[in-house]
Amino acid sequence: MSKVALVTGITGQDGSYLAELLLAKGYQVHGVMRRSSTFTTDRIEHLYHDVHEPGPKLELHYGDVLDPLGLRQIISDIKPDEVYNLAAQSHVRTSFDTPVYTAEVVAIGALNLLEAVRDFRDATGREVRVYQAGSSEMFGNALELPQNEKTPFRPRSPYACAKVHAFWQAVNHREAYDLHVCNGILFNHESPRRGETFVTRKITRAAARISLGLQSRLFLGNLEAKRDWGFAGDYVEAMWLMLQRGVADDYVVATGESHSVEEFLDEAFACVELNWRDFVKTDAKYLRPTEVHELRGDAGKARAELPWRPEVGFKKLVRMMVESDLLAAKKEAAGVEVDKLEAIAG
Ligand code: NAP
Ligand code: G4F
Repeated sequence: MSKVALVTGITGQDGSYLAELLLAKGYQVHGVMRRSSTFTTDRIEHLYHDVHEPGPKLELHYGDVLDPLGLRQIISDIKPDEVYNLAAQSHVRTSFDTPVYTAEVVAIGALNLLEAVRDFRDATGREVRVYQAGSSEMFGNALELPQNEKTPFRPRSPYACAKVHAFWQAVNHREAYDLHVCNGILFNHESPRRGETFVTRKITRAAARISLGLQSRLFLGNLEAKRDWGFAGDYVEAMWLMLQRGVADDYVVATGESHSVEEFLDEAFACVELNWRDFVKTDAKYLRPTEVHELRGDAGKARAELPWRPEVGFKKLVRMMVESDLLAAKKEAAGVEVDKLEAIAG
């Protein structure tokens, strides 16, 4: 019998890599997706199988972590062995504009899911293991560098405060109800599937488009902030490894290296042989009321116990993202040419 996994946030960056990993391991994968007026399944389109063919499958269910009854129905229908809670309003800057909504999705959403799993486990006696997507943003204005599992949380945004809430709800479900819940404390992880408004993808997409004449400027906020950037494909493996251990625990997942936004710009624009200083302008609207200046993780515990280590380093990650955005920009440029021809013909 193949294992059954439920993934919330399956249409997001991590959800798509995690679904790939679980399907490759023979899992039956179920994803929760929100109803939207437009398609949101671009990142997982390649994972659909013909329902008539045998083998591991991906099934999608409409739902929302703010709808506890819907979550309970999905869980009782599919009877998962593992649940991965990746759903979130995950943009830190946006959380300052939508603090209550962010807290509802990130904190109460996680609690809704934990309670649904607990009730299912109690009603059926089936063990369900839960992964809760924690974030290095929880360290915020941290007093120590690098940060590890013992570093106190000092969150600096509505998003980070909500993640801290979800973290402790997960710990409390483990201690109070003996639920098998792991918190991953993941540092920034990126990929060609990263949302276009996070700084890395914003930069690699702009470098590619500028090099093809599709864009002339790039507006950014704080260029001095430093982050520990890894590859999302490596990080979802750590999520899975956490749930394979007999004992539930919390783990930092990071590369151990931090780079500034400026260094990311250097590397990305070097890939297209341009100098970013000729194109980048600052716009105060991308600054945060409270900034997290530097995050760098110590993943020693994950390395020793899971065991896990990242495969993709900083330079390889940046190049991978720029190359993917160059392909997309070339397609866009070709489309622009067709549009121009149609306009002339029309
Ligand atoms: P992402 O690309 O922004 O994906 C977020 C996912 O959550 C999307 O599928 C989104 O659906 C879904 N979602 C949002 N609100 C929801 C709701 N109310 N109910 C159900 N689903 C909802 O984020 P990501 O980068 O994959 O990150 C995955 C998780 O890890 C998030 O919890 C994030 O906070 C956390 N995290 C990320 C990083 C990182 O560097 N990437 C680091 C640490 C922690 P739509 O497609 O409909 O918007
Ligand atoms: O790419 P960012 O928006 O990522 P941030 O805030 O670190 O959050 C990401 O990583 C967290 C893990 O630590 C996740 F929990 C969270 O869900 C998300 O995935 O910003 C990175 C840095 C910040 O210091 C920001 O101020 O880049 C700086 N930055 C400078 N200009 C910018 C911009 N960030 C964005 N998004 N857009 C800019 O124009």
